[in-house]
Amino acid sequence: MKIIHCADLHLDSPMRFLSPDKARERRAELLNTFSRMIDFAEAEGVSAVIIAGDLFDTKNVSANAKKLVQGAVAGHPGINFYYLRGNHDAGGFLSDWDGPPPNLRLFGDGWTSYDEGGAVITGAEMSGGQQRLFDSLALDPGRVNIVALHGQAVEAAPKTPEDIDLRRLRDRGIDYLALGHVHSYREDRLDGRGRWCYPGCLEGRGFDECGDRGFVLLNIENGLIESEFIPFARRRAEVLTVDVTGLGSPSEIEAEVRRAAGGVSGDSLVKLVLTGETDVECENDLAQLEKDLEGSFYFVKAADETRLKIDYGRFERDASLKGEFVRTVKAREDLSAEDKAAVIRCGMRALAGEEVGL
Ligand SMILES: [Mn+2]
Repeated sequence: MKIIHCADLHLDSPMRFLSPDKARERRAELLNTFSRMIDFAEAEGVSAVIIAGDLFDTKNVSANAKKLVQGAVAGHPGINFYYLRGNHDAGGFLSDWDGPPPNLRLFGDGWTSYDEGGAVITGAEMSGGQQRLFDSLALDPGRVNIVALHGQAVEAAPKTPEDIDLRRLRDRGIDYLALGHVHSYREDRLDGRGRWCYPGCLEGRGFDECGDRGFVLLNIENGLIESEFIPFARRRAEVLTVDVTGLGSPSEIEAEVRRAAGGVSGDSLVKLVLTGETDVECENDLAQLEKDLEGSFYFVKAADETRLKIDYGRFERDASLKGEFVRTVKAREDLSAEDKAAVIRCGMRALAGEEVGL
């Protein structure tokens, strides 16, 4: 028997860092990835899909997303959908659903168990009373037990309503703890019998969700669960840190960035972080760099974390206005070294006839 464990899909995420057109496109891609996952489930003979919370991003679900999810559930009567509402869902998409189909299985404040044949799926929507909730968990140790929860796994007494104290779930007969809430794939041992797992989100929606994204496929045979992470996202988000120390011109910086981005697919969303030391006379025009790389990736943004380096010795005997300016700034006692460098870079651009926006 095969089961998909997914979570934190956050359908309808606004993704405001993108242009309105691209954000709309990404939202459509996110919905499409959900549909592809259900197609995969169908093709692979998956009998249940566990959605361990945060299916939607907000309470206000778009008509589009609602229709798509309702259609996926109603259109696959052979697959049971176990939907645990997370801290971002309010189940809004259920309210106007005229009789949700029987293959949509929900959970409540206390434990609810469903017999899937090869496994029992038990879940609860946490609302703060974890102590009582965890005390009342009663599983049949003779069955394969999957327990679904949405919250933060911790090894301590819960401090927030979202904390799941793993210590209290040990030796309770759990084979697989299907979690949601943490947006990256993580899996580890729970106790001698079971393990816990966060599948992470289905698509990286920003630069805090980089790398592979997808879901977990469980294969249950003869009372044993095997799990496998399936990368499934349409696009990846990547943060590339590029050391530009010693590079003297925007074209050298661009060449170095392109070299560093060699293995990154053109479909990706890329954040460049420039680091190292740059000479004050090297223009570091992020807007231009973003523009030059625009066609090479789906989305590019650049951040400058370089430190400015000034070779004061070079300007000591420089009779030009530039030299005079550098010496004047250097002599100022009310400026830090970093501020001096920033003032000098700015002044040099002004002297070179550039417009300086402050
Ligand atoms: Mn989430």
